[in-house]
Amino acid sequence: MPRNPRTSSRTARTAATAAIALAGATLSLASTGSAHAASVATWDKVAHCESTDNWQINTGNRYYGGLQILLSTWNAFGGREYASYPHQATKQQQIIVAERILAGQGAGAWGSCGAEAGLADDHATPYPTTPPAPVGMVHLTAADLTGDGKKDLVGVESATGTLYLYPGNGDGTLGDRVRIGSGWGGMSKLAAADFTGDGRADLAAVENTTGNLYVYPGSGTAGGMNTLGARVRIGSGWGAMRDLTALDVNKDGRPDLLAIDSGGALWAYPGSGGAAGMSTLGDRAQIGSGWNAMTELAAPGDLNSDGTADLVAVDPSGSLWKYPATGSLNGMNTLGDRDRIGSGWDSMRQLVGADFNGDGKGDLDAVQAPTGSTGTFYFYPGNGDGGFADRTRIGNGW
Ligand SMILES: [Ca+2]
Ligand SMILES: [Ca+2]
Ligand SMILES: [Ca+2]
Ligand SMILES: [Ca+2]
Repeated sequence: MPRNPRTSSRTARTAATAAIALAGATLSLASTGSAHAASVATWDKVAHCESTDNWQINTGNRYYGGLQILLSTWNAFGGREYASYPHQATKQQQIIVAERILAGQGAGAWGSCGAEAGLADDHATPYPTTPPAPVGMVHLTAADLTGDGKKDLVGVESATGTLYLYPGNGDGTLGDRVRIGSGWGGMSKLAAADFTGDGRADLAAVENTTGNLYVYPGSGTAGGMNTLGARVRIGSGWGAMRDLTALDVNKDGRPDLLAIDSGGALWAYPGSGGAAGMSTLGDRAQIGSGWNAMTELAAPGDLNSDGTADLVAVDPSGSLWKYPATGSLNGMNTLGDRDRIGSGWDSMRQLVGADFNGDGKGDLDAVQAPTGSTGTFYFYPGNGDGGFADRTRIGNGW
């Protein structure tokens, strides 16, 4: 039974305003964005109050489903495109229609249940079905692909799926980009390092449709579309892994691959440094847990001049953390204690690390841009003491 059934007078008012509100609903949504919206978590609270989480409930009280919607209101806000009655629709469909009711009638349509859930104050979009169109350069990674000893940058232009190489000038700035691949819109999770052990940096990437992990062997020269050779499959089931980062965690001179799984476990895949195909990477070992909330993993090199490479990542509060590799692949002790080395990094994205200016100290590059927009590309030179000197702008429209 709903804990909060509405009175009949309230019912009549709800039905009457529904029809009037319908015409304005679209206008209101368009002009105010997500001003009238709520997250799934908030809708869950409303449903807990209204129906004790029973999204298929029909007690005969004329209110239906998890959010106890009147049939007239359901019809007025287009619910019939999903089901004849609210309780016959899925939870997601009920929430989508409830979003329209919220936009048209406000949180008061759910009375005290809406107030208790904070429905009027949430403003999140429960199902962002139209994510912002991809813009700028994405999947950035760095290594010396041109064979001149200077770290270069590689990334995919999201609008075109073109793979570009930005040759490093050795001082943190980048030369004119060169097109080195096409059709990369279907690839993601790029990580550059010499996986094949021939002294030339290669590119690893996951094919979105199959989850296969491929290595594109580097030629060691800037050869336009011939910079990378024919790809070789080195893994499968990588679709659910994220934040692939090349880092030699066991200090054997062979780059290893780090990645986070959907459960928040951080894994290290030791590079075999010379094997090909499916034995390019050895058996993985879990080296961390609770990484669900960490993003923007990058391997800048040695940040604090202790001779070991470091891993960095950003937490939801915008703190930038340094995780020192101990030099041995030793399960949960592979990484040492982390240090907080920056704040405000939640406004940055596409973090990519390397010693871009060749002074032996690890550096970072990152894009600062509002969601859905291109922005400015910055170089953060490492100071060798765990921090960074003043950033310099090295690109626009990223
Ligand atoms: Ca180079
Ligand atoms: Ca190689
Ligand atoms: Ca290694
Ligand atoms: Ca440096």
